[in-house]
Amino acid sequence: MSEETAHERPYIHLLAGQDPAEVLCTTPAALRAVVERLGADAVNTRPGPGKWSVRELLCHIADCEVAWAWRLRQTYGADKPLLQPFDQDPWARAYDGVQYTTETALSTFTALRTWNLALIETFSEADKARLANHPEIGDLSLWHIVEIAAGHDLHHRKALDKL
Ligand code: NI
Repeated sequence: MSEETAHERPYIHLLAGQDPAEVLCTTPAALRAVVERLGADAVNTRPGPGKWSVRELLCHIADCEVAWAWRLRQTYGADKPLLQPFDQDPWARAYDGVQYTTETALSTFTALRTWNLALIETFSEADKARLANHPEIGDLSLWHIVEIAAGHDLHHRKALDKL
């Protein structure tokens, strides 16, 4: 896949033929395994100035799941809805909040992911082809949204596996 196509549909190239629903299904356990392997000290340590700790990254992944949850349902339920881009950095201002713990991020992500997979598993071929419009990316199908979410998982899982 060309760089240009990868840019138009970010992260999809990371799937390299894997079923996105299967990737989505395996990520909660993979993230929990990383947290258990690293331990609390490493999880809470920032690798450098301005870089997220693993805990903060898990908060980001949980926040993205909130966004995917809405985008999936928006596209499933309306004809070619307009998707709203979001910027991760303003949301990250909250990650110093005392309730933004590693465990809350993981459990929130896992619950939302379970609910999103419950929806995704019902998709017919016609559902998968439903269209949405992203102002920066262009037209996307419902299945592209699933693929982008799975590719985003892999993007972060690859980095975490190197820690
Ligand atoms: Ni991300």
